[in-house]
Amino acid sequence: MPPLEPMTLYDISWSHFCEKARWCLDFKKVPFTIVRVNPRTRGEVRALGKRGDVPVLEDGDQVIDGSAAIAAYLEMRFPEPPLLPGDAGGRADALALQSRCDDELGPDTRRVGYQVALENPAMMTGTLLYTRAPRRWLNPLLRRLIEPHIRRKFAVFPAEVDRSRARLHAFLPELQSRAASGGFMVGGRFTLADIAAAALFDPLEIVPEFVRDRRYAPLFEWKRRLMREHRRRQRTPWLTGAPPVGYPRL
Ligand SMILES: N[C@@H](CCC(=O)N[C@@H](CS)C(=O)NCC(=O)O)C(=O)O
Repeated sequence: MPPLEPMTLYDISWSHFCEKARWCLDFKKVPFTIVRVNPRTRGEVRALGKRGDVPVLEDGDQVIDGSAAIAAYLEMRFPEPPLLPGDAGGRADALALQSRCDDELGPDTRRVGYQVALENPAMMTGTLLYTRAPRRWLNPLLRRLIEPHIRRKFAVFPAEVDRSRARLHAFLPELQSRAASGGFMVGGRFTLADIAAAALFDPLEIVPEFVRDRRYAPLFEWKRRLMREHRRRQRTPWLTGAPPVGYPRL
């Protein structure tokens, strides 16, 4: 049964966890409206009685917190088209892969991505920093306020960044070999596992150590093709055109 009122997604446009939730909603062809959350205060989400993390989905009097819970809710409410494989083994595999992507891949790509963005602040114009004058004049001040907050919130510190890099180098070959066997993460068709892997991998587009490593070219190719086919917006890899000031050239 279609919802009476469109659902509402509380969202930060550049958040890869939000992209995972948006992709699930679009895949189910569920109409929804977006509330853009102020990333500095997250007041819109706190007003719902939540901690402030996004994505959060509101459906009538139901408030669903986190991308995995949102995917499970949508699967229950709108079984067709299915996000999960039909067989129990495939379902367990897809859900287990989603958990690893949520718990490790997502936080790790965000950490190494923010490390690059904080070193190349031009990458944050249009997201955390302002694009146009006169607000743009506030950017140097804003940067000084935002940087310690981001570093603390997402543990963007040298030892943690190194651990994330090592975990990624251990995990990406597995994702790549899954993609190579049949074009999907689990079984022979598109599932939630593909949405989780592709959406949460996307921040590596801006990380030279990964996006410029030839070993991972097939995995980037897989992700870009899938996102193109599903008309998803992807991050710019800065492999062509003018890179932001200070960003290392090829
Ligand atoms: N496991 C959660 C993770 C959500 C999460 O970490 N969200 C981040 C954005 S990527 C957030 O809300 N950050 C709040 C902020 O940046 O202030 C999920 O799957 O939704």
